[in-house]
Amino acid sequence: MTSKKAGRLVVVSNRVGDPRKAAAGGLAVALGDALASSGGMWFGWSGKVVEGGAPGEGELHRQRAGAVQLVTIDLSQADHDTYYAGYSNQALWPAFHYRLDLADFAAGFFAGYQRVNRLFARKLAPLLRPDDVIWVHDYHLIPLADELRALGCKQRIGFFLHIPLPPPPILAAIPGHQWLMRSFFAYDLVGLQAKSDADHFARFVQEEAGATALGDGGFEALGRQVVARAYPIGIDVEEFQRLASSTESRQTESLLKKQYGHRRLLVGVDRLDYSKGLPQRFRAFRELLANYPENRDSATLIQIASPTRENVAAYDTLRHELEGLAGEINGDYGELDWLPIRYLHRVWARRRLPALYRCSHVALVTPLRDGMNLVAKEYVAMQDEADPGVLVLSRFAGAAEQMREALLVNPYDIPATAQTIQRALRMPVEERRERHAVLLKQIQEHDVHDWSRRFLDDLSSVASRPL
Ligand code: ADQ
Repeated sequence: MTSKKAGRLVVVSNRVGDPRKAAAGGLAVALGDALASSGGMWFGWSGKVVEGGAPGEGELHRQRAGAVQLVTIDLSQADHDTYYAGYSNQALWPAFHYRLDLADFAAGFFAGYQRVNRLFARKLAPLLRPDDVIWVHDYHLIPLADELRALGCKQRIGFFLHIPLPPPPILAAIPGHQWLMRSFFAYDLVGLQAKSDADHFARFVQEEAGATALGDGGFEALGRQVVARAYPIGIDVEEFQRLASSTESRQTESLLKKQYGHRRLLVGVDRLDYSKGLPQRFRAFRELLANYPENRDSATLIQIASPTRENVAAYDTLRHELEGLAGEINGDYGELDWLPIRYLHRVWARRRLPALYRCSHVALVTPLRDGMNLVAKEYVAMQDEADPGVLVLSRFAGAAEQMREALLVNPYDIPATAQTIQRALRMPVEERRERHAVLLKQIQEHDVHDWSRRFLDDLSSVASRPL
């Protein structure tokens, strides 16, 4: 870590990962570096739900992971249902992904959200040292700094939003949205994924709170100052390339080559979420088979969709829709020895992802809305530079701002997406190499370590604002 920060780093997020375990993913690995070098602490929910537990209370657990202290807290069933399943995932998640139609703003959800943020602040505050630097992650914990400030915490506090920030009219539709403003202004630095998100932030605070723009992402309102800028998250390119040499990855690669060596493979890897545009992707693939018959008996889409938030009704509906679509397409086009779609509704081991990416001629990363989308970057990292595959990327993923050499699509436009997939499948090797080289350079230069360094450097250098 080359950051100028002086104090210990304290990371707060809904879930806590053991940074030493590769399975924890790139973010845990990246934050792990920053945490370990400062002897830091990671604070969050333990993942345990206590049936019959008192709302607003929870037992604290402490654990060491090398140089890093992991501190986690249990949640009562009522807090889990309102704060996590409720307000975070049925109000903020859909609203921030432009899906007000799916948002449920039940009053009890918001009360639980506030209660848990207050609980986190109450448990965390006594553990803090005066020179700590606190980095809060994601939409579950937007009001945390405000709660910490109310308890007298004067440390530097930064916030990073992993999901998109929608434009002001959508934010303003959130009942009682004024809390958002107070919450953002309790931070010293607010990080967003894309420039478009930072633009939405600027417009929102100016239009809704009459904030004054101070330049360079700085704003003043409510007697406070905050800086808000885009910090597009990256992946750990080297860690991912290392995963490719694992036994599991190599075994998966030889299995895929044996099974699909004579086919054209397309891959999609997502959580089963309505923001990921999966039905639209399946329909575009069907259109590809209908309009470009040369792909029949050849093009095969492997779609991994890991189960997520299964107790929320919208996810159940989506699952049924996808199962229906996959069945229809396989029924209409499949042959005895060829199924167009391999739809796997399960978690795919991280170690086996590189093989899947490497064996696929085309990756379909076509969310309707996504903060960034790391699958797009992982796919590029795993390609053979001499014979790389092609990334078909939604223009509505945050990644599209950086990855202009991908084939950008509007996922709502199914015929145009099908046409672009056809172009990807037919792209000459010279063009594939040229596009891939630019994309690879981009993701190598802006990896997850660069992201956390830039954020923490800025957090330690933005002007301290009056409380
Ligand atoms: P997610 O919505 O989870 O994350 P994404 O960035 O695509 O989306 O994936 C995060 C990680 O999960 C990647 O490392 C990916 O490989 C892994 N993953 C996804 N689906 C998987 C599956 N089926 N099996 C195994 N692994 C899978 C949120 C935001 C994104 C943002 C990230 C990081 O929604 O926009 O990019 O946070 O900030």
